[in-house]
Amino acid sequence: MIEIICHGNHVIMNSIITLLNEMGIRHAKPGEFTERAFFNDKLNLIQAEAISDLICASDSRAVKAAQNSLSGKFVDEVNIIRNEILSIRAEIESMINFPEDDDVPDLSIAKLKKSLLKILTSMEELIKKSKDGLALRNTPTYAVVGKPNSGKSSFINYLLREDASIVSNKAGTTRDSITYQLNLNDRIVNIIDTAGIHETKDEIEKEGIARSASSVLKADRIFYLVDDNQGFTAEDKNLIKKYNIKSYYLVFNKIDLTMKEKKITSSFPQQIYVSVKTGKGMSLIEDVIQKTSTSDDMSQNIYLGRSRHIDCLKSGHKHLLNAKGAINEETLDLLAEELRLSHLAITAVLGQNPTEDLLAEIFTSFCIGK
Ligand SMILES: Nc1nc2c(ncn2[C@@H]2O[C@H](COP(=O)(O)OP(=O)(O)OP(=O)(O)O)[C@@H](O)[C@H]2O)c(=O)[nH]1
Ligand SMILES: [Mg+2]
Repeated sequence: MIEIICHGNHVIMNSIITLLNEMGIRHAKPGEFTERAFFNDKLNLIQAEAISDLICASDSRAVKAAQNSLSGKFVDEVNIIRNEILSIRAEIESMINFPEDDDVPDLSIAKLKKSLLKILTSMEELIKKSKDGLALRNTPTYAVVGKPNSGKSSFINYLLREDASIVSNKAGTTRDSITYQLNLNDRIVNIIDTAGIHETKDEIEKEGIARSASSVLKADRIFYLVDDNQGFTAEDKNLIKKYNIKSYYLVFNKIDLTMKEKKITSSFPQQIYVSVKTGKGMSLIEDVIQKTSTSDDMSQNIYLGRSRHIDCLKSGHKHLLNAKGAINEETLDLLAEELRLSHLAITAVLGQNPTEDLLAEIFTSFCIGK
């Protein structure tokens, strides 16, 4: 291995790279080192995926969850389930294939039911943990919407602690939807400033409002801003209905003008009283943003699941349920097939070959064909 240390000037770096290229040295392809580690059995598939998740993690909880996967905890749990299914499969397959053999135990329905129930419970827990992890993959998105001049851009600038959006007392200042990244105590969320929604004939404003509507669709949660000086009007009510605004907080801004106190209600929708101008009540907004994401304690035990893992686990669970329904001397074939499908789905999470597993288990635990 050689290491070249040079100044970061692009012209210098490029000329060194060109020289190296001429000598037959090339850039590593994306993920190539991880790919090699996988093919050389230094990492399993889940760990390889976790490296990519770690790189893309949007906050400290996602990092923790990716580490859980990388350290092999997730693989251990999948393996426990896989091994349990495997040993049941080995027993059933032996009964079917070697019915005369004395080494093969008789089918104990009660014992089998108990084992399957235990595996089903572990699988359900693992699916739940992976699903919680899946939610961590997505950066939560908030949209700030409301009538013109309610203070949406000021609200966002306050949270970002910078003059990101133009603010003015002219209605219709913001004409476009702009997404910003907000970092609150290592928690990254997207927040979208939108054009004030109302009835208008102005073509540019109309386009802006259409973009606000699509931001509403994109967002996980909405802050619907109302100028407290005007109060919540019939127009606001109509706009919330017209734009199908469902998961929202009603934020009453400008309480410095109405002389109200900051507060948050527990009703639905929750009402939050703030003044962006004085900053009063804005900590309530920050609390709300932090609370709606999963808690730190949770990420200690969850895995940065991928939909691939969840699909495989769910399919494994479904076939295991079918297997439980087929526990019967007469339907051994059906039981064996459902167990095979469940095993197949679980090993797919790990990217392994289930047939080799089964043969090894059958021939090591029973003395068949000696
Ligand atoms: N008194 C007072 N004025 C505020 C407060 N928040 C915002 N404003 C003022 O309200 C006016 C409109 O603010 P903006 O942030 O531009 O409002 P907006 O909702 O983004 O408006 P559009 O982009 O036109 O839809 C500006 O003059 C702000 O200074 C507040 O808490 N108190
Ligand atoms: Mg604005």
